[in-house]
Amino acid sequence: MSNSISLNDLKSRDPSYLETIFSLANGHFGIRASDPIIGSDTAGTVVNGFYEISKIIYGEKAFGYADNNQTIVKLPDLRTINIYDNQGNKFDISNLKTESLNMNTGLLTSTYELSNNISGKTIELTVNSTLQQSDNQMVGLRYEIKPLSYSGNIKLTKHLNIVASVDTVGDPRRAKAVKTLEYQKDNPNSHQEILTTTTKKSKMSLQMAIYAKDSLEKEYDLSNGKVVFDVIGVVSEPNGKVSTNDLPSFEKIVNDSTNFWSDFWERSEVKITGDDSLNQALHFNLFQLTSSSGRDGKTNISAKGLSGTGYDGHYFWDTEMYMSPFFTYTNPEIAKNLIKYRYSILEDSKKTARAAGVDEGVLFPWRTIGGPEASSYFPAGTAQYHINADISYAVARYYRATNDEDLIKKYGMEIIIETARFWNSLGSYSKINGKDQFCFFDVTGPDEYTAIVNNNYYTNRMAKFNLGFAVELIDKFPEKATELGVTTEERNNFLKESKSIYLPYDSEKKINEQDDSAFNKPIWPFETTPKENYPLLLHYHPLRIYRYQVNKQADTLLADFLFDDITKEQLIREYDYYEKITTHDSSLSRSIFSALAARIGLKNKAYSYFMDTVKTDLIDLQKNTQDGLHIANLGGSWLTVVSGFGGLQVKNGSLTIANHLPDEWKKLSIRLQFQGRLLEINYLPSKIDVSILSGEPLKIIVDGVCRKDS
Ligand code: IFM
Repeated sequence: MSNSISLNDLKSRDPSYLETIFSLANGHFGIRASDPIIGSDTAGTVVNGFYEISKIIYGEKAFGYADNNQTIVKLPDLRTINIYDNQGNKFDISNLKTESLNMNTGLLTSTYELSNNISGKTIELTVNSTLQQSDNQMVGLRYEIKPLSYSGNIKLTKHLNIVASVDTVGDPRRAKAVKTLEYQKDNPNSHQEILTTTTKKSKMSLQMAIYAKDSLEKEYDLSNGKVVFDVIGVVSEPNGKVSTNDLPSFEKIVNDSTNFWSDFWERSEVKITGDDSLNQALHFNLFQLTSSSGRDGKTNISAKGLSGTGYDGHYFWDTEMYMSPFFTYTNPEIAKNLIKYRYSILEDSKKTARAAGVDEGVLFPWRTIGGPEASSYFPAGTAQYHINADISYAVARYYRATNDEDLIKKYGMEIIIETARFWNSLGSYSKINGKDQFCFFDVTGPDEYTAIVNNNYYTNRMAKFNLGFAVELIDKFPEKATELGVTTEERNNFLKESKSIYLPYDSEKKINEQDDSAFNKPIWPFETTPKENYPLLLHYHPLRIYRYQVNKQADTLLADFLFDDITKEQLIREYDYYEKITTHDSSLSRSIFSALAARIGLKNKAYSYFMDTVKTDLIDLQKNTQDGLHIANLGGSWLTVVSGFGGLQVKNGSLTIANHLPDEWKKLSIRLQFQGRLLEINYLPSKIDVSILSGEPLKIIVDGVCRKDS
């Protein structure tokens, strides 16, 4: 089966949309697939962890608000090239003819017909781009030029062109313009150019270089046929320097990338038999999710990955709840590095907790790159304290899937204890239904259309987990607990709090209530809301939205998905209730609705939500793919397949799977890593086969029955 995406698979020809879809990345940097001749405002390179800061201007600032924005920097486009005819006229009209991304090799091939107004004569330009994945600082670019109606001499010039940062207004999801950069260009000789970009406020620097074997400016005679011009680009780490010594050839970079992706598919393959277009979409999602992920323990995965600058390049809870599950079960090394990144920002997170007036523990920033909180709107930002428990949940998920005690002792346990301390300090006991129950007031759950409420169900359920996991680790690793200053009294408080956390439940509706006052509010007037007024966030004041029962995304249902701790009857009631008030204005929503529907047997719903989830970017469902891919949703599509249709959960330490295959599929094959084994699970309509491809036999619960597979 061909494993590629090409123009023919896409409906839109919007250049900035295509720049995103065909973007390439390697965890360290990403390049947008812009037109190499015309360029665009949205073209350029982004580097994971390289950002500028700017003062947040508040109309009315209050104590403890975040001080600075952090914005990922858009660096020069590496694909740009200039081509001139023998009269010195630039070929400046470009028409994209074909474009194809090979997901087995990581090679992007884009072909353009070029001409200019003066001669009207044409040539064909093909750009082959690929990123090195092992030592991930290189990009290989091969330009192939063929004569069409023009076949005389041509001159090629290749430089690093600075792309202007353009202001965007009206959509909070788009990046701010960065205008405080300084550039310095060095041309040590004719075959290389080095550009150093320095940020004036965050005081970071970054070097980019381009290198061509002969010269960056070269003349060719097209009358002999096709011309090939190779350029190698190098992108340093933030605050690092490039070296142009011993650069690999274009072919070597292609080999490196091919080896990486071949190993990747070997370990992470998911194959749906019976629907090739779904397969293709799912592969695209996994390819781009992996391309986007920081792998060095110093960086993370931004909401748009390295495919664009949307959301200013910030890292959110998206990583832990939507993206890291895929890595945990297919490439645990990446999942581990994502945890190490969180560990690296513990000191900043202490400050965030203190700024929010919580005296103990840490509060991870709602959005950040470098560590400090960068959310300027606390009701739907910093108040999403659940991020603390989300990170803890991801640590636990990783630990249960790998048994990696080393990670727990070096990094994980401190995260768990410090977040548990935060909940201990934030919460307080109230008498509810005659019992002392541990409560959290004025918090915001995942649903950003409901803010600053008491006892958000999801937050409370997750905090319960966080506190309980802290006790589990304290009991298992007492020495480490002592080193972290945990006393018996503190451990006992965590235990008591976790057991007494209040979980709002409506006894009339017989469902969990999103928060203390959720069901008192009127339901949003869906019948009279015009279609074009979605997403609501772009058309209504937040205060108006907050007054109603209307959800942007899965909230209580996300807790149901994670914990699987309510009866099927209650889950069906909850699903039915919350589905009616959910707009899915967030791309983090549909995957959870699909996965839960699969688990409870709502086959049509599961399938239809999945279709939207898996193709969100390929069909531009949210209408903003131009700003970057919806990376959480890419991970969400894998979650839906594996945890929804494939029923994967880890219960009491055992891998549990169940067959919820859609009727449309003949077979689903999934490769997974679990506790040191590589597994292949084949779901057929009437049975599940599990093979251990490497490692010891494993006890697995299949459709409720314990099996020992080997
Ligand atoms: O983290 C999400 C949030 O849940 C919904 N708004 C967008 C953020 C970034 O993806």
